[in-house]
Amino acid sequence: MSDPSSAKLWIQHIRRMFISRLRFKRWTTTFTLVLFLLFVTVILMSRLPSSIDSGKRSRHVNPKFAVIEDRGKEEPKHAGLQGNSNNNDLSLDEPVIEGIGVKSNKVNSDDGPWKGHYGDRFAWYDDSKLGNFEPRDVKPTGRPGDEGKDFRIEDEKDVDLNQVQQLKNEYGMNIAASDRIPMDRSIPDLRLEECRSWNYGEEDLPTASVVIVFHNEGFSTLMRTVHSVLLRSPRRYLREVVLVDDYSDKDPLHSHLDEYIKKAWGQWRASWNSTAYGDKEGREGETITEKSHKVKLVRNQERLGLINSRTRGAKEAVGEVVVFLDAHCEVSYNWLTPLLAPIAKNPKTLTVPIIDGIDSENFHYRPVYSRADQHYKGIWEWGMYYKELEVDMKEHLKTHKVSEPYDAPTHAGGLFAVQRKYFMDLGGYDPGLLVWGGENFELSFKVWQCGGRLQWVPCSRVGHIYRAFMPYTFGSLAKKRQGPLIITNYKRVIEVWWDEPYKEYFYTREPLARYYDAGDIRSQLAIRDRLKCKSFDWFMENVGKDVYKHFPRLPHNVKWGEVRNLVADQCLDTGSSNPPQTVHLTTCHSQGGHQLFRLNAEGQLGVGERCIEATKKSMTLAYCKLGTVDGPWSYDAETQELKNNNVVTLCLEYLEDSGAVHLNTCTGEDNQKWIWKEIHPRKHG
Ligand SMILES: [Mn+2]
Repeated sequence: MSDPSSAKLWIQHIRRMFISRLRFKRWTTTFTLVLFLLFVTVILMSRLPSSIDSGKRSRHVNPKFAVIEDRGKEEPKHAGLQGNSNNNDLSLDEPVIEGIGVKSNKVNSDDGPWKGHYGDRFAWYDDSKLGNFEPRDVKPTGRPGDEGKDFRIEDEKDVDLNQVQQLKNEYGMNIAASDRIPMDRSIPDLRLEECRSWNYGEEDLPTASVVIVFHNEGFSTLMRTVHSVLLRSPRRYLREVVLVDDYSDKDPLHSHLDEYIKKAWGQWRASWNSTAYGDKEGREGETITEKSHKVKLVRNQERLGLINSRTRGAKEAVGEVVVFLDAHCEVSYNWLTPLLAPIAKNPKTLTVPIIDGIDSENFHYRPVYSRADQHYKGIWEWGMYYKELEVDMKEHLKTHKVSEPYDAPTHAGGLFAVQRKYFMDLGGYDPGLLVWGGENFELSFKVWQCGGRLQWVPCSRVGHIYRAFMPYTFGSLAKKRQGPLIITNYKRVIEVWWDEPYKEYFYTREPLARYYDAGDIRSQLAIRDRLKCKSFDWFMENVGKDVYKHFPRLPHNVKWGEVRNLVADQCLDTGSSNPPQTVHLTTCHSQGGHQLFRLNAEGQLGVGERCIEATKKSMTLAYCKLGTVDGPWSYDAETQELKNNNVVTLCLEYLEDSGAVHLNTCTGEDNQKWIWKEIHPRKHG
């Protein structure tokens, strides 16, 4: 190593070796890289087209099947259910694309405004600036009811309190107070902060007709509903407001209404050029003084009821989407576009806004739900009472921003948006449903089972006045059918859309319904058949699974009917359906209602949707523990004892002295004997 030349050679040798090695290495690297890129290209070619133009396709071609959101659970994929080709669910595609350093949103920037992880060309999230339809106007303050504050008319000076009360009795809400609140009052923006960062695809959104059915509605609350829609909907997408008068007989709803419409908005116009409507970007709503020519009034020549009036409204409408609203609402800021975007993406989607509450006494606008970041979804108990269930937010947040739309089995019914053509293809509402009740279920089951989906949209909020009571009757419509109207509507719905064993759960919970006349359902079954709708089993498995969390499958009744005490010769009666109530004995009336008891195979004793509890002091109507269908009760047909096996076995006893019903040690005496009798409503010819 002391020889400098040999050292030089050595160095040269090493260098050469290193270089050739490097060359070799570079060659293999290049080769690997080329192979890798080839591989990547193949993958990209096979995957990208479907994800990029998925939106377009689903807009122009009705997707054949509902897409059930893959939320990372091992839910069985059903034949015909496509995993991602029609889906916006980026989470399915992203890992592959991200792994090779190509962002999905950069691949083809001409295709649409893809701005990040959340969203697609119909709706995308970008918190660097205000969303493209966010209101930029100043919200008025200081007038009665502004900012959604309560307005206490009794504190005003020139008020005839008798008249105020009279109007309250007439309308079920404080119309005198409403009359003094400006039509364009401001309301609080109760949306999630995120909602202000959502953008909606301006070229893709459909036009909407807002359909409002009314019957003897308060004039100012009805008009404020219409004004709020015109003020807070982008004019380019609001095609019209269709008012359907369901045969009102109250004065102001006749010539006064005609005049008001003409004066406020001018004659409705059939011609439509969206760009001619104000702001060329179509973002802003109307001003309060503007004549938009967008309000159309149609009147029924006889009472049709809410359900059939809505169908009429949809037929009269000309917009691509119909949005149904109650006649006493105030829509919130940027409420419309979030409802339209999911429909633009998949025309078989029915979208539902989140409901805020407006006080019927003072019109205070406030949230119904205590937390904006906890979502709810509509479900039912087996007697078809509408219920809501908390959405599993952990699960939701795995794949969605908190403000994104989410699937729900059903909804409350009053407010929703649906593509008009799709609604009509589904046959609208079942025309055999009378007046009110069950139509929300009918449409929800129909949509889900026949290939569509139903989503609740957190960024769309609509205030709704919850009335103190319903100020009108069903009138002659109630006479059209035997049995209580609402329950017969329910029966119709479950007879069409449910299968066994689910139908049986309904009849278990509502035993009298078995005897009611649901009318002819053949045309509805034909729709189910024609549209090749899926089974109710499929629905429960894929959409309604969570229902069981609160309302498990019902064990059959071992006994049901009225329960008569042998000594008293009177029947158990809860007196009311609102717990807590002391159960007492009264004359047996064989009408069901508060005397219709049910004992199921697992020992739960119930009346309506409630449960019966008892102690040594009393027997009470209580809330059932959610998620349970069992209980401590049993009936011994031989001894006629109604037993409670909670800790020790006790018998239900009637105390002649006090008239009380309570538990006591079993004695075998007659005052502990109970006779069940099923009630069968008389059938009329
Ligand atoms: Mn209502």
